[in-house]
Amino acid sequence: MNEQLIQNFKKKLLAGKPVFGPFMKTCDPGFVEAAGYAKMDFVILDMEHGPINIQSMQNNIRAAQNAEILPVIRVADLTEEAIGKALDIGAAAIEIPKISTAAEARLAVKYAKFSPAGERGVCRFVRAAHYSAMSKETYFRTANDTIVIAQIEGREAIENLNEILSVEGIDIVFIGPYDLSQSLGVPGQVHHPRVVTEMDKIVKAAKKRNIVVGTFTDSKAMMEKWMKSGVQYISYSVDMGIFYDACRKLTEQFHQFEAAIF
Ligand code: 3PY
Ligand code: MG
Repeated sequence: MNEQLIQNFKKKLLAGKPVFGPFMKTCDPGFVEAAGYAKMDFVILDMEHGPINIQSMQNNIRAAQNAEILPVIRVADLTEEAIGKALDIGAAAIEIPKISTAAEARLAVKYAKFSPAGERGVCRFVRAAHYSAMSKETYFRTANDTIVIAQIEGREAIENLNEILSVEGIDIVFIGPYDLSQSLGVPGQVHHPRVVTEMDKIVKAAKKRNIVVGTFTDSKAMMEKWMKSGVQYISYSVDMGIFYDACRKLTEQFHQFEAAIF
């Protein structure tokens, strides 16, 4: 299910290539499939800000795997329950918001990995283990290939950046520009020089250590800027925002036609 998706994803990142996908708030697996058929690389299924419950999320994961797109779950918070359940239902990657210290980053790895890398709670009767149809050997051999993404999005995280970056088991650091802008006193101003300067510093520090960097973009200019800076894990907008933009553009066209005809 996930093994091939994870291998392909890691191969692209290792080759220095960017990967691309949206955040998704949807509770409807059809939208997840559509992102896969559009050949995006990943979806970030959002349990921090989305309304979805774990049962519907399991169906979103099925849809992602069906349409061959890597399912990332952004968990609500740094807890053993949130991370364990996301992985048990079949997330190929977990993204944890608001990692501020190395101790928190270590905790994320502890909850996400089986021994010896961590202490993830064990149950092989879950979807990720094919409800026990997968051999124990295969499950424990492959489960730790799942990807751990730490969101860096506050002043405290910046102060502890080098310690966070040195935590073993963090595959990607993801800069949350919106929370970061708030933490730097300019809420929502993701292009503010103060925000951009700190983001640049994080990108450089992570790249120096060969750690893949990601960020959120919600304009094409922003996407281009961060891709040029070497950010590889590029999330672009949110399903609801993409739908809203499409609706707004269509409405504008409709009113242009209306003005020309009537
Ligand atoms: C942020 O910008 O704070 C995020 O978490 C991603 O949108
Ligand atoms: Mg955030």
